[in-house]
Amino acid sequence: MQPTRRQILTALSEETVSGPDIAANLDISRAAVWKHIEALRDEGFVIDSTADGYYLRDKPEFGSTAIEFGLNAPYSIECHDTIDSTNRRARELADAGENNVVVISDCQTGGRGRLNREWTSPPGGIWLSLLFRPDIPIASAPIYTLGAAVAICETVRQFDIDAGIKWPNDVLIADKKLAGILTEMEGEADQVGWIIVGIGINANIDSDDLPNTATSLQAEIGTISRRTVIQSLLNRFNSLHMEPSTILPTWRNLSQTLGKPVRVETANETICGTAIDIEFPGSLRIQTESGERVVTTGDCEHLRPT
Ligand code: BT5
Repeated sequence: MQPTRRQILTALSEETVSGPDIAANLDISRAAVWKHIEALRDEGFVIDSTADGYYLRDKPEFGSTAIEFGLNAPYSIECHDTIDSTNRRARELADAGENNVVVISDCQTGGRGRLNREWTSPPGGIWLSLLFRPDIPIASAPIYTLGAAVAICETVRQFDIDAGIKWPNDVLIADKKLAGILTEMEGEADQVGWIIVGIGINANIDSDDLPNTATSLQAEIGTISRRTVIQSLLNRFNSLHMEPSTILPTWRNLSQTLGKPVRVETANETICGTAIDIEFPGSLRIQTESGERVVTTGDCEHLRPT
């Protein structure tokens, strides 16, 4: 966000300020102040004009300026009404050398899950992709999928929703899928070039518009402010990124998979047993009848206890 616009927003959110005072404090013309105010109103900010000056009464629940303002993480936001896939766009930005960018869209026409599965992305969702360049070997990258699951789960729990994590990349409410994560990366063995963590959260969406295995925040608690959810999610993800050693213990606490009988389909085989632990960077330890197995990736199904 432009620094002047951020300064104006900060001033207006604290108290009523007159146009001339803003102009004097920021050393810009009164016409420039008016232009910024109009631009902010066009983006959905509700700015009252009173005899004493301007006051910020409300912020839009979506949009790049609204999300960046109040964000406590070093990400810039690129917001779209509609796009094919935010992961695809983030990859374009990665190829152009960008870093710490979050691509967000209200709707996706070609949203993707793992293995190129379709990801239903109607308007009202939180469809976002975070591009960053951590200083880690490529084999450690799955820790960020776990970190994203923790950030999603902790964020929605603030709304008193009993969400839990299903290994490796789902956030569930009861046994319905609220959110999924698609992590993509590029780099050399000993150094990640970039990582894109794609996050889909069914936010303000009627469950009739989703697969019947899915649920949404709207179905659980009613319409929410996506701005609040996204800011909290990105702030949380950023703190986990700063302290990756906290990810596994928190993941264990939020997991719905550990302790359960599971069936995991990998590319080559099906493994059945009890999920007993998670280990760095994101592998599931399963106790099977023939001994312990460690699985790095796959589709996991929770089975009913026999
Ligand atoms: C995932 O794949 O769960 C990863 C989803 C990542 C989506 C985000 S949205 C922003 C970013 N841009 C993208 O293009 N993608 C990312 P997977 O574990 O393969 O699960 C896919 C399966 O979930 C599908 O085969 C459906 O059964 C189910 N599904 C599809 N859409 C869903 C939805 N909106 N909510 C819940 N389940 C869904």
